[in-house]
Amino acid sequence: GQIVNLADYRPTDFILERVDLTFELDPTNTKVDSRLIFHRREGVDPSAPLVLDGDELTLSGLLFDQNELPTSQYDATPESLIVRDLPASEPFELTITTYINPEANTQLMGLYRTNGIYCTQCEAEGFRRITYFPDRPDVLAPYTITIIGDKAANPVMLSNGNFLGGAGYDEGRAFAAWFDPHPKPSYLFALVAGDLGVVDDTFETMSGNEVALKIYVEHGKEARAAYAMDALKRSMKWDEERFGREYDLNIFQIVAVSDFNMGAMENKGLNVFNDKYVLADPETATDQDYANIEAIIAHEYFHNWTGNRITCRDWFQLCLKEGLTVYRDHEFSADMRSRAVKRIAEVRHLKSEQFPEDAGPLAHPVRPTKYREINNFYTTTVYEKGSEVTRMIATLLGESGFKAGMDLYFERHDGQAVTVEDFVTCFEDANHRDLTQFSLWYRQAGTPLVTVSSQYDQSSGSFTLSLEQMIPATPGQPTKEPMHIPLSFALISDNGALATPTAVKGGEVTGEVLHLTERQQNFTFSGISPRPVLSLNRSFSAPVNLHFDQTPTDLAHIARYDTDLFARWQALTELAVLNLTQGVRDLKTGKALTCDPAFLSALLEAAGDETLEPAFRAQALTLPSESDIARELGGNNDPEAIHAARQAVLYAVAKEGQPLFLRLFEDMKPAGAYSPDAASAGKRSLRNIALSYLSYAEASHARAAEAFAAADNMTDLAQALTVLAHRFPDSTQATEALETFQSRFEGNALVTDKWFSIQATIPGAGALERVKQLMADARFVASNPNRVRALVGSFAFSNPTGFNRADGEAYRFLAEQILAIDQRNPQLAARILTSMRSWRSLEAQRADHAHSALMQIERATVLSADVRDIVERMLK
Ligand code: HT7
Ligand code: ZN
Repeated sequence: GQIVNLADYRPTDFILERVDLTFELDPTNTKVDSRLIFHRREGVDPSAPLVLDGDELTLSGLLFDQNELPTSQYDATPESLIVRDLPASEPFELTITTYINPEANTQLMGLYRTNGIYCTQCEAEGFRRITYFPDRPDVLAPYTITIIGDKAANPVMLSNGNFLGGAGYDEGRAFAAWFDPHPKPSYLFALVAGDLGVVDDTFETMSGNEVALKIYVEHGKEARAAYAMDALKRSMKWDEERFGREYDLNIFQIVAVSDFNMGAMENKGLNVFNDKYVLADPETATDQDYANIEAIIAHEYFHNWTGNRITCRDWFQLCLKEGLTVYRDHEFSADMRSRAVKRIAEVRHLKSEQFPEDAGPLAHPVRPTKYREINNFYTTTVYEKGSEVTRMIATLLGESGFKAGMDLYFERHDGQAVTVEDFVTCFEDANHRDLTQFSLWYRQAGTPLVTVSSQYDQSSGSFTLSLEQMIPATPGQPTKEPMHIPLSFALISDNGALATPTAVKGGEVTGEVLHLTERQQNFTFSGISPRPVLSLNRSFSAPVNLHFDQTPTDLAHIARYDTDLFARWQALTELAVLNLTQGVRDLKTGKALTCDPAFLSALLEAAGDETLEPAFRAQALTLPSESDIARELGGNNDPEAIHAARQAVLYAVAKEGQPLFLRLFEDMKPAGAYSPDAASAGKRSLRNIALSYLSYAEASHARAAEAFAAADNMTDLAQALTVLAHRFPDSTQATEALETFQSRFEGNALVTDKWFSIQATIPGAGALERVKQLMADARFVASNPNRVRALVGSFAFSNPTGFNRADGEAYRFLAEQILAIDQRNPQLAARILTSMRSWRSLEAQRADHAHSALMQIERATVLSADVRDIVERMLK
């Protein structure tokens, strides 16, 4: 792959007016006729040729205004079609014919087949695998689509927009026609055809239009789409109420397919989903599955305005639609569930995924300036850090200022392909604010480190806060400018009340937010007595690392009194981190691990506090993960020691809290039939974490085995199975439960994925053999991305001791797997390879093995652009 630079952006020479596509479906030889109407852009050199993109295409026909074009007037290769001697200004029509083979398309980009269903995935550059086209997001046109196919095999034939009509065609064949009046880029095109079941509903928009809602699934799975439909209707309503956004076609369709590279895709009026994020019932889906379905249905629906109506000028602007849409889906889930608990989950995810990316060789700005393979930029930095940047704009401008900016954005840019600058300008214009310094968040990679110290002067009643920011060097960015960091804070008195200063000096403070804008800044608050405890970065107002040597006593004070629940969780987590990292150091130096009693009592107090919601208490009890601890330690990491220290802390908490855990296990069973609502899910999560602690305190599998036998829903069943398999892998109870589980759900691939990933994440060096054996299981289908992610992905991403075994065997195994996956599906291979992104922070021997495995990949004779890009950046 060539390097693409943001600075090289130029508009196209030709403007596309209309697109008219006809597909004659055939599993191995689908004919695509594409009629395109173009005209030359004003001012463009009249001799400039038209250059269209292709990918593995063969041209089999080319007409200019319905006449055959002499071969001297064009050049066709698999990657491009170049047409010369075109009119200087009048519109002209090109008809391009290609034949493609959906059955042979294992990359799952372009038109492919999944379980007998025709399906497309065009973002980012998949449309060029269907026909020659100006395949870039700033080329917008209305599309008319005609699909012709075998009638019996394709009772369902779908595309974007509104249905025009359909009927029998000739013997055994039928056609369907669709028209999408909203000009769109090619990446939002979709076609689905095959024999599918459908769930129907309707939605009345705020101005009274009735929209037909349809979710297509495999026959027999219709009942499992009910929750997705409910989530869709709630999303549509919420977008009207919160953002004033109404749906704009007379039909909205979702199709669930079993082979898909990512979670879902927001094609205009025809979203295509990984079936994992549509199908759910209590027997087969966990509470987490339900929450994911709700969030992803909302996310794709919200793209209708943030992504589709207003799209990206080029792929460097990806965060314009993704960061903003993640922010919107986060807000939606916060409104549907508990805001504080949702925020905790978001921050956990951000810190465990985005922070490591930002601290490693794959670090890049939220708005990158160059790429070799765009598929590798659908990252947690673009999505989740992009969302945090949007959240900070909302924090800076306040609710009404943010709304004014969003309203202006929708009004000013509807129907356009725009940039991050256009977006930010709307907030500046609507609020008369200068966001120049703030915009560095889009351009500078790396997680800022804010070093904090404080001083209290009793005699003058003044509290001084010294803040210093440092943004670490990242690939291509050795030095950084100071950023505008909005830090939400509170000064908590000894009785728990919040202190209000009479005056502030040294910088801007608006309401509860302090604005750090210089490299070093001192804020002095007066009228404060007695000494307050500082709670900083409440609700995680800025995605930064804090270096603040707060005493355990102060942390426990925040954990007990802060009015921001998120901050209470954050303080407990800080306390846990202190104990866990000290535990690792003690183990390394042969000392016995002891837990600080202040930590244990703060934790158990929160867990037992009945005024707090159960979901929050469960989050409090969920200790930082092994990779979180590794990140906190910062380097020379030994995953075995980290695991051992964490186990020891879990054991200490379990022993100290045994009576509480017994009580929670008894009390937290929701009454009545299973319901996926947030309150019931919170009770289950508290009960299940109590079960997990009891397995330590009682040192027995008995209770988990009983819970497994008694479970009447997948959440409880999978949790009990995880405790058995992870804590007592060699017990007959674990073996039997794994067998029972798999035979009970035989034939349900999504449940089989849980079975694969529970086993792939059993700690210890034995995991590799287990994974190898499972790969030989008939249920493991190497061509299905969900299976590969569940088994190989879970092992590499979520089994620190198993994957990082000291002899390096698992790295070599992963290298072989990456090379094998890469032959079929480069995107999937590249993504799984990113599991090694933190290899440099391992201790020397492991880092050495990891390095050799990466070299083994880099030296392979055939390597996709996707994997080459990742491996080379990781080795740089
Ligand atoms: N916008 C969608 C991204 C996506 C995608 C990208 C590359 C290859 C396959 C893909 N499937 C979906 C999903 C989203 O963020 O909503
Ligand atoms: Zn998205």
